[in-house]
Amino acid sequence: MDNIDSIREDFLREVSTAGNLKDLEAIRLRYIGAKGLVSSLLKEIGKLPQEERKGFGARVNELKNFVESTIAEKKEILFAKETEMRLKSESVDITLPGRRIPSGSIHPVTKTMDEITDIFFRLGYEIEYGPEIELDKYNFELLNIPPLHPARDMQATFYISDQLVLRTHTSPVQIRTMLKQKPPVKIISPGTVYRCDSDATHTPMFHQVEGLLVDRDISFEDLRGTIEFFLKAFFGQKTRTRFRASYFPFTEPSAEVDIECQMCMGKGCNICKNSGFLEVMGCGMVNPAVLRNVNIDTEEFSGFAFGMGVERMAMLKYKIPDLRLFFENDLRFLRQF
Ligand code: 2NL
Repeated sequence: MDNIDSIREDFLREVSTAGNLKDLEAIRLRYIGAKGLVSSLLKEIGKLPQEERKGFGARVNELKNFVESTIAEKKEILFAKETEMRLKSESVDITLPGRRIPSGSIHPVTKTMDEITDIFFRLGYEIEYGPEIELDKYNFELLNIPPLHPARDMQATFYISDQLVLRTHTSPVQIRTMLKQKPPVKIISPGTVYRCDSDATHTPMFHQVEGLLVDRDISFEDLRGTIEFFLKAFFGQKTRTRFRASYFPFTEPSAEVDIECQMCMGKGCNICKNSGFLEVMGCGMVNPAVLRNVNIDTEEFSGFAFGMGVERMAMLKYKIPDLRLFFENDLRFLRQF
């Protein structure tokens, strides 16, 4: 009888300290599980003398019922508490802003190439592309660059085989276009080019935009007006330009074009080596030998062509002091474009 009372007291104390459903289940098993304390008391009943059975049995059954109902009550309380905690910890604040996906930006070389191309596109030029692995014939031969010309030197050209090179300029795109299309030809060809050259101002891979116009009655003055229009559109309407006689095998006559130095506005500084001018592109009237190479009648047609380096144009327009910045992929630099 004393045992029953002490079991009840132990049970009550344990239930009151149970903090969660798992603890409560352990308590339930300890008291009314198959081998629990109360269950073993029930098994004792049969062993008692007849006269004690009734009284003892009634007390043990009463204890068993008490344990069952107490556990059931406590279970409800703990279940409610655990549900509330779970709801609180799993709740989502739908008013929080979402995580932003960082957006990229256009590389300054691409952006500059697009800007140059777009100015000519607005003047009615068609955009043409070609392969970066090119036939020697299209990269050199038909452009009037003879076999022993220094441009063909291993020092300047990446050779893939006797007949294949990584194109050293985008001129072969114009050659391919003239071979497949009769004049008028009016095209602009932006793209990646390669030269075996690497120092502070040269990278083995860089970008060019070239243009070509072949039609009847095309004169040097058409070239001069076109280049002037382009440079003002690209660098700003106040930009002054200057043509200097030069030489390219594929044009005759040839010229190099300077703009007033963008750093000192013509006053003279270390960027323009105190000349007040910076070279930005090369151009000329298409050499009749080149036109004949692509079966264009030089009695009927003439043309002009020009070419420029994109990295150089980007450096001058955006005042970028070092060529290497284009290829380091430093996000602090790239994000500015
Ligand atoms: C420069 C100079 C130039 C050309 C490219 C050309 C193409 C054909 C015929 C004649 Cl198919 N000319 N292209 C002409 C003059 C100059 O580029 O300094 N480029 C970075």
